[in-house]
Amino acid sequence: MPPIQRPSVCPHDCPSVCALSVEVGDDGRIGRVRGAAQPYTDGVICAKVARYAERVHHPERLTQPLLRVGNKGSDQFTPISWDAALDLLAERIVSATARHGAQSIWPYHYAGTMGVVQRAAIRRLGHLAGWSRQRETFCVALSDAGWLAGVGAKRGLDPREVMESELIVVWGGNPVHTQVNFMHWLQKARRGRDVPLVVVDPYRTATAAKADLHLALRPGTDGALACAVMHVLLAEGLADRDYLAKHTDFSPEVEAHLARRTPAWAAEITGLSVEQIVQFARLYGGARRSFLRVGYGFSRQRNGAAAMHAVSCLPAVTGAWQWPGGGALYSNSGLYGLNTRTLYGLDAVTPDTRVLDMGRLGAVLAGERRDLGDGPPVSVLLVQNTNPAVVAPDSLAVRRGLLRDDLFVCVHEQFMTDTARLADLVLPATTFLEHDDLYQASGHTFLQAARALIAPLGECRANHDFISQLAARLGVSHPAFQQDAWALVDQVLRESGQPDADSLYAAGWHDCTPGFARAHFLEGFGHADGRFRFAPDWAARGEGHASMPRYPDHQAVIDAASAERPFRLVAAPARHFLNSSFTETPSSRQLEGRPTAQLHPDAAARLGIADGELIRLGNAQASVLLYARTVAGVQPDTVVVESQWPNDAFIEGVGINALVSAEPGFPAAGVAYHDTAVWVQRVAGE
Ligand SMILES: Nc1nc2c(c(=O)[nH]1)N[C@H]1C(S)=C(S)[C@@H](COP(=O)(O)OP(=O)(O)OC[C@H]3O[C@@H](n4cnc5c(=O)[nH]c(N)nc54)[C@H](O)[C@@H]3O)O[C@H]1N2
Ligand SMILES: Nc1nc2c(c(=O)[nH]1)N[C@H]1C(S)=C(S)[C@@H](COP(=O)(O)OP(=O)(O)OC[C@H]3O[C@@H](n4cnc5c(=O)[nH]c(N)nc54)[C@H](O)[C@@H]3O)O[C@H]1N2
Ligand SMILES: [Mo]
Repeated sequence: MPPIQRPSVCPHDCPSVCALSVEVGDDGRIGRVRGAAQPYTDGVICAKVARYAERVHHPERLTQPLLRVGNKGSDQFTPISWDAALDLLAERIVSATARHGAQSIWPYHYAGTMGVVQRAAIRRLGHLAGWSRQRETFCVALSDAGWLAGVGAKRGLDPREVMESELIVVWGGNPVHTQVNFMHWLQKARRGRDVPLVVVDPYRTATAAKADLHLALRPGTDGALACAVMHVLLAEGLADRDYLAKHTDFSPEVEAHLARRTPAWAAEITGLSVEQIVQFARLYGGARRSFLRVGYGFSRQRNGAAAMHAVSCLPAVTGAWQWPGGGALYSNSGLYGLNTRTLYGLDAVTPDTRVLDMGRLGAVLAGERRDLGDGPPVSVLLVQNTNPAVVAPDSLAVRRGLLRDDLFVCVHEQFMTDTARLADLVLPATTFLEHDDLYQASGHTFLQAARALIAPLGECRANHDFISQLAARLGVSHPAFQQDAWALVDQVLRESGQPDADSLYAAGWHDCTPGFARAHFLEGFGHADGRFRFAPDWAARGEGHASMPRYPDHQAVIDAASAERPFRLVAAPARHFLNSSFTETPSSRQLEGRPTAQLHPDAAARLGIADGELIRLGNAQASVLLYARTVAGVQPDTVVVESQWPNDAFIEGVGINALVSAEPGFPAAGVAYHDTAVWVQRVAGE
């Protein structure tokens, strides 16, 4: 029998959250995965998910619980039963709680699956049991703070509107790698029409290579570029003064502030020429229907929130928001309005339970008081849905912490990741094809649900099931733990005023697009007075940030290049990996090749480095050995490493995040993955 096509939804942490059509054979294996006809996915998905069979049926999938038998980190494990594993974990949690209190348990979780129900269980159990809470700082802490400061709501244009745009600007994102569907729409919009594309990115990404204008600025200087663009718009009559008066808090003070931010001033900071800045400003000011697709990249700088705010001011200056295809899209995740009360067990949250910063894992495990407050050390770390030994900053500190003798580490995973390898107990997890869930998306407007299409591999258990069973062992009860995942999907949908689970599944998707006026904030931005904020109330979010769109020249928030460390490192996502997922998939590994640092040819020549040679990047934290590749289209003092390779893919077993500091950004904490000053050396004779 030919395989049948079944609907599903990609669960990975990507704005596109694609609707899928999956071939399922009667042998219980999946075949090819294709994009479904959902209006945004439009039949297009990335290559790595098309080959998902390789990942689900991978011979190295974890299929049974494993207990460490050798020394910590020695990678020696023996199979045990689920019952024994749950007993052991519960026993460790109970004894740590008795000795140090419930806050000595840290449920460490992130976004391996973005499914709402499978993500929520661990958080709910933590709230009910009084464990330490977690501040989620890997991804959007700084960008959210910057966007919300001006716009006030986490939503924006429907990406399909790009079809009506006259100009497209991709700022700090690389959609060819990180959300291929936006690229699909962008190219569709440009087919047969003269729609210029501008890309603002420190290196010539695959997206920048398609641009009419690529602004390869120095990392972390976007605030300066945005201010200078506004300067030109205001000075050359390209601002929409009526719009500014009606929809924003624009004032003579803001105008005076921007009058000092000239293109010459910004050229000095950004490394761009005055001509490039003016050219971009005129292009932007000349188009009414300008679509600004704001990525996450430029906010992974310590000044990222200020930069995001400054960039988000542009469509308010030109009034682009008024026109179809005009305005900006950062994220639409605020559209769905899901009621998270049941999901997260919010009724059980005690406000004085401490909140640990996930980006500070190494420091927390080392017992730093700055992180722990006067609370107990962490004694049990329950890791689910994330691979911090690779993805977290200061990864050598993370490794040291995970290896602490008096720490019990349990990891629930699909693969033996670098983190799992350092654990005491490893539990096998299902993939999205083996469990049910509900999905919202930051990059489009569709709510989607998916059901298991194949039986769980081996003894794999879904997050919701494992956590419900652990809750029972611990004597923690909540109605959500008594239900299966699909019943919970249904309950959440009903509590949120959305279609019920079966109807949603039967329809395939539900479009939550809010309509033109709301998507364009013509009914008001997300602040009480409905106005966009050029002068946000940062003080309400943290101390001492000046209330203006700016490049924050008033405080040293950037890991600046210096004589000892003359390069700035950008550790951007690789095309064929998704964070550290897919690094286990043979075809993705092969397509990515090996860990590589991209350098400007002049910089390489100055250091005597030839293409393909081994080089060392380093700073005060660590040094990393990898291969050099010379590329055009990058500032001579910028070096780019597409990540996130497992640590053991590097010759010395030390991955790129060993160089990234865990010092948070302002005002919301948040990891500055692309804000690292390094030295670069040729490795003679190696
Ligand atoms: N293939 C693939 N897809 C992914 C991911 C992946 O790892 N691989 N990760 C997923 C996740 S979790 C996320 S959050 C998204 C992230 O996707 P994006 O929104 O694309 O954000 P980043 O990947 O952080 O960075 C994107 C670009 O920002 C640039 N950049 C770095 N610093 C600066 C700066 O200071 N200014 C400017 N203007 N640009 C800068 C980088 O060079 C990079 O090209 O992608 C998701 N999709
Ligand atoms: N150098 C550098 N580092 C970065 C970034 C960068 O741009 N550069 N980006 C950062 C960003 S934006 C993010 S969001 C983080 C992402 O970091 P993570 O959220 O840790 O993402 P992944 O590395 O994909 O790890 C997710 C893990 O969850 C597992 N998993 C998937 N589905 C399930 C499931 O249903 N159940 C369980 N139990 N496990 C599952 C996968 O096998 C995988 O090992 O990385 C950050 N790290
Ligand atoms: Mo992310």
